[in-house]
Amino acid sequence: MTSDGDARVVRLGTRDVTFPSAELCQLHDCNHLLGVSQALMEELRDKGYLFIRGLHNPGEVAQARLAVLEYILEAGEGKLQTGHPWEAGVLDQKCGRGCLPFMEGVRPITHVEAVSKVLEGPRPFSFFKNLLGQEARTFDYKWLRGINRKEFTGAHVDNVYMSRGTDELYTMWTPFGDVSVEMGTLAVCERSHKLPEFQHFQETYGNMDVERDHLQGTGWFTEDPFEITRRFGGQWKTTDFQAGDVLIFTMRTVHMSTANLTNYVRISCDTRWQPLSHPADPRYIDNFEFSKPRFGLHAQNEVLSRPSETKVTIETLKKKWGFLDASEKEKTN
Ligand SMILES: O=C(O)CCC(=O)C(=O)O
Repeated sequence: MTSDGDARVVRLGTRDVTFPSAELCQLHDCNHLLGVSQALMEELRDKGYLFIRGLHNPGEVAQARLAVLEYILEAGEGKLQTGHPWEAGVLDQKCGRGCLPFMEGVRPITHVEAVSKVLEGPRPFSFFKNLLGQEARTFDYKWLRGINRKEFTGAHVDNVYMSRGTDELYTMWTPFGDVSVEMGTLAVCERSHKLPEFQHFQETYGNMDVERDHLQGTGWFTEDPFEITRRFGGQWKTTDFQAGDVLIFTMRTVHMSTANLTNYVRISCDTRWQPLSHPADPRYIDNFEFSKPRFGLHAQNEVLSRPSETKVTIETLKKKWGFLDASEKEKTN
């Protein structure tokens, strides 16, 4: 028990942790700064993120969630449990790894009206216009995710996936519906984008381009949150999200997710935002070419089927960069 309320045991990546605790603290919103763009930008530059309650209209988010659940339902049997109303989003017992449809960059669901109304509605556009002090644009590619039981996203920075446009690029993570820490929420490592202890990490791993550098696997630095904090410092934070809430962060902010320990599918989407006048990463705009997952959570399913001779693993790179300790080095020798 802490002054923040009842403590629960949740899983951050591969680690069971008490929430809230010193290992995983409560994220606090910055709604008191809304409307003061300079203060919001200072907060973003200082902490590496902005947590905003109710940026989207909760009713519209609920509609978007239903549209995604309907898409999952129509993708075939054995995904959502039939004993429950499909609107509840309960996973079928048989629905294992790879059973939920892949929805990242899949226009028939990412650009359906109910989803676009949230992700490309006037509220986020107006928010980013105020924050950036000029017209904003968002990538057409949307990273819409249905996260299954036990699944989670490992610790990484987004720069490794989308650094071919402007540096002034931000991620906005939008949960579709209420998402508790037990269902798989996004966690940020506060100040990881700027603490001096992260400098070597940012200059090596953070400067990678996973495609250009032929990385094999997810693109994550680690699945263990404490490998980050033990080595470099920072502070992991997350919270229970309600429909309408968003978490916005920089391309250099280390983040990951808690695991989905429930029987409910966690639905969320990460979108990218930048000044309209700046160059945008061509892979994610206009008529972007849809491709099967090469990185991230779904890459785990593919690693074994892809030729690895020309690829490099994160373990090899970490060794080269001097990030492995003695026991880890032994494993890769
Ligand atoms: O939703 C997730 O599990 C991961 C999201 C993420 O990595 C991002 O928003 O950049």
